[in-house]
Amino acid sequence: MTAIDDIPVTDVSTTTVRAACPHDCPDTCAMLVTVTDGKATGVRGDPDHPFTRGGLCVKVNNYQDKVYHPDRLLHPLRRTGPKGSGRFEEITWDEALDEITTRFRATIAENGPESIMPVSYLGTQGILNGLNVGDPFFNKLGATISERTYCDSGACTAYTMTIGATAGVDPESLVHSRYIIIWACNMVSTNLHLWPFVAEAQRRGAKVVVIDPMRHRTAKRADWHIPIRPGTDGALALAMMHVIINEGLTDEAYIRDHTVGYAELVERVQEHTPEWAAEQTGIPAEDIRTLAREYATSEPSMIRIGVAIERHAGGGQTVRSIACLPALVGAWRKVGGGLLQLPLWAFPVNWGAHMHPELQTPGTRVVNQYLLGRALNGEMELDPPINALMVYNSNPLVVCPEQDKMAAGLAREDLFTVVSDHVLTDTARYADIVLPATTQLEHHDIMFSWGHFYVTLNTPAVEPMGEAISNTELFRRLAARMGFTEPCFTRTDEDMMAEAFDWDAPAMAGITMESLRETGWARLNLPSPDEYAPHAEGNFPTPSGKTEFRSSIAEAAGNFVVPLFRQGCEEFQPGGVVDPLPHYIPPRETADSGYRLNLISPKSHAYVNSSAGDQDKQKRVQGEQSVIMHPQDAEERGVVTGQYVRVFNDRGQYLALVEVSDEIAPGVVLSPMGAWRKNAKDQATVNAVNPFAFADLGNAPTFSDTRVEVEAV
Ligand SMILES: Nc1nc2c(c(=O)[nH]1)N[C@H]1C(S)=C(S)[C@@H](COP(=O)(O)OP(=O)(O)OC[C@H]3O[C@@H](n4cnc5c(=O)[nH]c(N)nc54)[C@H](O)[C@@H]3O)O[C@H]1N2
Ligand SMILES: Nc1nc2c(c(=O)[nH]1)N[C@H]1C(S)=C(S)[C@@H](COP(=O)(O)OP(=O)(O)OC[C@H]3O[C@@H](n4cnc5c(=O)[nH]c(N)nc54)[C@H](O)[C@@H]3O)O[C@H]1N2
Ligand code: SF4
Ligand SMILES: [Mo]
Repeated sequence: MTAIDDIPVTDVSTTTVRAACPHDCPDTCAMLVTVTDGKATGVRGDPDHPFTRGGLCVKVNNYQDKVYHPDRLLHPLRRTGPKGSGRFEEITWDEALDEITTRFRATIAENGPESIMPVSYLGTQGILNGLNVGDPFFNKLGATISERTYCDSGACTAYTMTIGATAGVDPESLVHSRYIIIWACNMVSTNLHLWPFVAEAQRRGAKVVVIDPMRHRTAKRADWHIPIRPGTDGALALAMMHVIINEGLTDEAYIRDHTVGYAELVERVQEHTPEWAAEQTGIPAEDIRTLAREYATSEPSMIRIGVAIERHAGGGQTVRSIACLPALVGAWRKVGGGLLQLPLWAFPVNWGAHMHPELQTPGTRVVNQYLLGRALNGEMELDPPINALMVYNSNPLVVCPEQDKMAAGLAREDLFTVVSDHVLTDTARYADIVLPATTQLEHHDIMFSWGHFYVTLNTPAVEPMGEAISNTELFRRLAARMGFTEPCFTRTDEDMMAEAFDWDAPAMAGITMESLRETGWARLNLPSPDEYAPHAEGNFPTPSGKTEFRSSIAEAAGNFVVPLFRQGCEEFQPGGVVDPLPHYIPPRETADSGYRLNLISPKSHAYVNSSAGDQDKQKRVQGEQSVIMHPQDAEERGVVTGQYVRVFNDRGQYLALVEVSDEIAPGVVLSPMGAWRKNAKDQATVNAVNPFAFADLGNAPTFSDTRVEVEAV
């Protein structure tokens, strides 16, 4: 590996600082920042990092422009105009912190601490400044607990029920796969650095299959694109099992030694014939047979599921079925065979030290974040109602469903809202107090990854802009003002990094803070990707130690939310009786609603969720809020490429620029998420029409289970 000193410098005042891309993206790229005279002048991917391989993506390769963006928030602000108007005055940090704590104290005295709700997600994925940075503070305060199940909570629940919290296949092992199914994942846009490993496998003769309603960038590079109706993947997986079992394509020895519930599974899948699945999915029965046979007979075969697999009524059971497939055919036996979901579970993150769940008051109310619209507008009849909101690391007005309800809620005069961010986001425009946050180039952090096996250290490259502070510092200041004295509230960033991982865990052997300062990143202490077959001998971290076709967790407790998504408490839903065998739950919204088009809203190519949604370069690449529709559907509605249409249902509407394309399945329309309301034609974006409804497991969202109609305007 190149030592930092060997990287050529152009003049004496230029240095290179090792950093990490902060974004909520599986790739967690190792980033090198060029700093000239104290100013960051460029970022690039570390060429020595086996996963980053020298490249950053279109979302981040001008990250310095985010740091020096003319709209960067440099000082705390207080609202001077009506909510949403974006009119503010500059105030001092002292004034801002005084006002926040005075208002928090007042609402606690009057309505109790549950009248305060934090809203945060993954604006940064750093262990210090990310998901859990405010948890100790709000736990101590006794605030409403914010359940954060936007992303993969349903899939994680189903996955752990079936094969346990295992990291699964090393993404780098995909070069050894002979058959790769990329299922509900637009890898080239959302997991770009995994693609070279797939492409290498393809060069070595692997067949790459993409199952997706859209023939997107990734599907175009595949050997076979299978268009599917959104939310019907569970039917396809069950029918694949039907074929595999009935045609004798199973690995009998693997099933005998490393699974439970096989006999019941055999019985269960009998009704799920390819003909039945063809009706549900729109995929010809013969194609389903071919897929099942090829998958079962290519060794090793591999499935990469994207987060979008869970976003419909039956998202959980879909992942249950898919997670059964590798054991059925013994794919786990070989390097490059099995399932790839979230390698996150390989990292011994010391979650407790960041969440401090012991500071929670037992029985504290829990509100799921994507019910925020109805929580704020009174529809949930919360007692006490939410009177104070603190948003950091998130832009709920763009990423939450029921956008109009949220906007109405945020406009409430009696709601006190604090937002910490880099720029004045759609949400921040509604704040009473806005706080300036540092970017990744201005603060310390340390990263896990949900897409590879490397720990990455982020060293600040430049001084904070203006009066911006890190999230860690923000909560230190707030805790001090509130008089909280627990040691966790005075930890320095250095202390927090020392607590980031269980450094004594086997996976961390050979990795220390000192070594990371030297190298910037390190591979977890796991076998090499050329040798690693984690479940060749079973050893699944489930209660039985086996792949559980019949889930003992479902039998015992039903639905639950994985602790990561709810601040440390594993919450079983009483009475939530879940069938312990995988089964099919069709999409909830149907054409019977009168809305005939199935809307999906996956990720934008150039934004990371709503981040970068207001940056010039990214806006140029992404264009405005669009909707892609099939020629047949467009013709029926008299719509052509380049015109604006109204996309609507009972929940709301937005205007979008149409792109007519046969790349989308008929009956499906696609609007990428992430565009800001402020930049949209009608001040509304795709989440104006999405439902708040949960999927079957893990309280997952149902963004792909939405019906709309489209009309020319
Ligand atoms: N460019 C970019 N990259 C990102 C992000 C971003 O916003 N932009 N966000 C990051 C985050 S937070 C996440 S969670 C990941 C997510 O990344 P992915 O897992 O790739 O998820 P999506 O892009 O939402 O959707 C992937 C594909 O699923 C398809 N799809 C939607 N519904 C269904 C369905 O029911 N069945 C099937 N088979 N396919 C369906 C969509 O057409 C889309 O092509 O990306 C990360 N990376
Ligand atoms: N329709 C639809 N909706 C979706 C999805 C979808 O596929 N379709 N995907 C869902 C998924 S998978 C996800 S993960 C969520 C994402 O939801 P969010 O995590 O809320 O994503 P962002 O919109 O990017 O908001 C992150 C905000 O944090 C800010 N930020 C970044 N770093 C810092 C920092 O250090 N400090 C502070 N204070 N702020 C910071 C950013 O500037 C940005 O405004 O969206 C969900 N919503
Ligand atoms: S957003 Fe993802 S792909 Fe892009 S630089 Fe960051 S980690 Fe890498
Ligand atoms: Mo996500």
